[in-house]
Amino acid sequence: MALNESSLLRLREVVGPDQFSTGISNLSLHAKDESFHTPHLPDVVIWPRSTEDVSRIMKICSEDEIPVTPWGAGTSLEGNPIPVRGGVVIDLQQMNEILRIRENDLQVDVQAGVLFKDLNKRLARYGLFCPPDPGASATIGGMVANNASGIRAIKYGATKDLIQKLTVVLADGKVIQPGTLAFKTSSGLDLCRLFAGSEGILGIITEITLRLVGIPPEFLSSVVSFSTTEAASLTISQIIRSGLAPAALELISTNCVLLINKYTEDFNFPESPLVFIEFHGSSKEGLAADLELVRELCKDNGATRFEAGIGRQARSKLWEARYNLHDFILREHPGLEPMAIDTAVPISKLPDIVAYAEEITKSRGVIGYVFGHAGSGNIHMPMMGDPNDKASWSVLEEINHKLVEYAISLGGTATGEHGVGIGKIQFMELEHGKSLEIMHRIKNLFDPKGILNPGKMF
Ligand code: LAC
Ligand code: ZN
Repeated sequence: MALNESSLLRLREVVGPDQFSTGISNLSLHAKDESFHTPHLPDVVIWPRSTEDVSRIMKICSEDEIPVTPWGAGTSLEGNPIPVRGGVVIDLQQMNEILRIRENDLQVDVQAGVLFKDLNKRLARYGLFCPPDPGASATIGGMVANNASGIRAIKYGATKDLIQKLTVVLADGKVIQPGTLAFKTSSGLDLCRLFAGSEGILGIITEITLRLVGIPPEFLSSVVSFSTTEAASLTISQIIRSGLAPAALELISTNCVLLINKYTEDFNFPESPLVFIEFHGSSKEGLAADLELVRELCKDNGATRFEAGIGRQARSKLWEARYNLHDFILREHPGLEPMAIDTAVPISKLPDIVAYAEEITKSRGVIGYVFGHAGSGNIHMPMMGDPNDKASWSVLEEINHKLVEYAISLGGTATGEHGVGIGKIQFMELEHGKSLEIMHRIKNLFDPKGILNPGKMF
């Protein structure tokens, strides 16, 4: 599957000269995402501007059996877009047009390279927004491909829940458009859901129609301190059980709080675990009543501080600090790389997985930063280390194994939102059992030559 001169020549003819590069700096920019996984250079990077461009590229790659890895913004955390077999990287960032905003249908058509943040800026003028927010500056195509979700998934769902329709270029260059513009359908197999989270191994997503949500008229945010992460996570699971429907419910353990205090100018939180909670709704009174219930639950579980009535500006600073947490952790440990944990469990098991994460890192003398979308049972715990220091890195690998195995034994998953990429391949059999064979068959059906993002997921 080597990329020879004649294939390169054919590919070069498909796009303009400024959309094609074999220069080392461009190759290096597409060799690594934000994970620790070993970088690998592609042979060429191509920036298509249309579905037709992608289709022509795929026809050639299919005929010449060239590996192809689609690229969004390179912000993923498990090596998802690293071109481990070289070949072509299709960088979709020049396909960055918001094609149509159909405000009366609450829908938008975008090209895959539109940045999530740019989309929401435009949509705000229409009183609409696209809720899944991965924090990172991701593209919509990348978010679909990884089924990204983030802090608001607890109320609005993950990216897969908001896809109406897709345009996908298949391995042989054929173009399909699964989905419908209707709000509901019972028609046929749901290929949109199949492509959501498929990480580029089944086809290249070039256009997306997303379902949107009206910006809620009222917001109510609150920050609660607890003396232990156990008390915090128990309270979170009780809030969900009590039928409340927060728009965000995040856990931030003490060492993460210290980093927020250190790297932001705006906060000086007590040095103990925090819970961020936010409600969206149509009336102030309704939200206040919800928050009162939360306050009681927090009090019953020994909350040490309850801060409510956070204004608009403070609220946006709060979420900014939360989004930047991953960067703060990296900044705190220059020269080290993060081993990412992204397990998700049923909500009643949240206290168990949090307690286990704290216990196992403590017993192995490892620093783990527990935080995440706890209200949806999804916990992150980056552990910082040096992948070249085999002895200490193997301890992080062991913890990764133990935590994922425990999460799966609780009925959970190896990855709540970061995807499988390279790092979680090792758990696919344990998590999926006999379903994994069906996944292999689906992969072969879509990509019989094995050229699409090879070396990932399975
Ligand atoms: C976050 C990323 C790491 O939640 O998923 O900040
Ligand atoms: Zn996250």
